[in-house]
Amino acid sequence: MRLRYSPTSPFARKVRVAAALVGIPLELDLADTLNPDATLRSHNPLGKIPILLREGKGPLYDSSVILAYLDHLSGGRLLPSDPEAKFEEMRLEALADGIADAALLQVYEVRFRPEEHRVAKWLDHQAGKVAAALDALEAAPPPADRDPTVGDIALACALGYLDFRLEGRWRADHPRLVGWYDSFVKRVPLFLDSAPS
Ligand SMILES: N[C@@H](CCC(=O)N[C@@H](CS)C(=O)NCC(=O)O)C(=O)O
Repeated sequence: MRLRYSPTSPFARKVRVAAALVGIPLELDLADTLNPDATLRSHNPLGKIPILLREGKGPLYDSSVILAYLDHLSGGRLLPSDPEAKFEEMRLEALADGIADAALLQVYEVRFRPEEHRVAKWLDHQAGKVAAALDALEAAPPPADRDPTVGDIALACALGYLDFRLEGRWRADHPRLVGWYDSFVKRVPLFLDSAPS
């Protein structure tokens, strides 16, 4: 299977980490999300990555759908089978993806708008979402002693993205979450193979 991706995307990283964890090889195929003529839009009209291209079957996106597919292929190694536990993992994944989304919107605001047109209120609005989500996770971090789930993978990728793009400022006020992240890196050493650079 082929993954349309970029090396800095936290969402593509989720897929790379999950696939590596369950031993599913992926061919990586760099995508240019800014090129309107690129083949990307024929796979996903939204022009977003990651997209999973499968032999003889339709493309899959977004990252949470791809992780659910990898869970299916691996015989359920990424999501619990108990429905309540499963929805709890999916909620954690949504919260972590929301952190990455809000961080990405801050990055785009700075990248695509000249400084004099940047909207501080919008940047603060997105930063507030990241802060609130981090505070909620600091109050109740996920268990650190279990096989990694889709929620764990998404959270590690979101925190890695904050390190990469927002200078790791989250670390100062979230010691329990830092501990959780460190334990994730120990549990899943292959996580570092996909670190953005
Ligand atoms: N909810 C999506 C988010 C994907 C996303 O925002 N990807 C970014 C790269 S990190 C992208 O493709 N941006 C290009 C665009 O928005 O046009 C997922 O989980 O896959």
